[in-house]
Amino acid sequence: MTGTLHVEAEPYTFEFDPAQSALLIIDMQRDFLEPAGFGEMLGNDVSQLRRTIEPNKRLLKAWRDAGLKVIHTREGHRPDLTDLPPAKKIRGGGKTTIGDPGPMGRILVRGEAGHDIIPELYPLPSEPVIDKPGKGAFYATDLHSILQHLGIKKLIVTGVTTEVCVNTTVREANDRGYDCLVPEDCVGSYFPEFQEAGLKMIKAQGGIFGWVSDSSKILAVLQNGKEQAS
Ligand code: C5J
Repeated sequence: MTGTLHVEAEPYTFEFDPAQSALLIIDMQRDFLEPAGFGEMLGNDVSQLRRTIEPNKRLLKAWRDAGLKVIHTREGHRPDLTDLPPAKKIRGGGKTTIGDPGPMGRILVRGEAGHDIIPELYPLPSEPVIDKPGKGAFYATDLHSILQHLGIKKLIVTGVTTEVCVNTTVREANDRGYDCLVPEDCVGSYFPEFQEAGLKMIKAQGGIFGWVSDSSKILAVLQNGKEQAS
């Protein structure tokens, strides 16, 4: 699929060439989304995140069917925790913190069941998975190099959580010269008020960090692009 596609978005139309765009799915990990995971153990309502699974599935399928680039991220740390800042380890003062045994293995440790991506959105072997120690997907990772090598200029950013890892990544991407579109039904927060504010912050002031739309609008332009190409 080639040529510029136009998605209805806020604060104005988002234009992208699919060949120079990637779907970046942030931290759709079992510990954040699954009942009985670490997120729920902390008292969070995982249904607020689980509502994003179906829209993400539909967008991922359409994106894959169109032969476009998909990149996944996971937040987590080395098993020896040498990349875990001491400040992050003790943040929150909880009894159980990163690296401790949790409901699905050691919490946010690479290789543990809870750290992995939910089966519904599991990466294909051809799709890069970025293991990130921070909230932003660019900090201490090779994401920027990968995007540069692939000639990617625009990102469709989905995943969890809206106000933390999605927002941080969109800001990091914006500072590196990428345009980001965030479909609001494909991003989730445990807190409805942060969902709303997190999206408002992205599109405020003429799109200070990016654009906000809905996956149905992206699916419609992908379908149109397919029909025009055939
Ligand atoms: C993410 C978090 N993925 N909220 N992490 O947003 O700690």
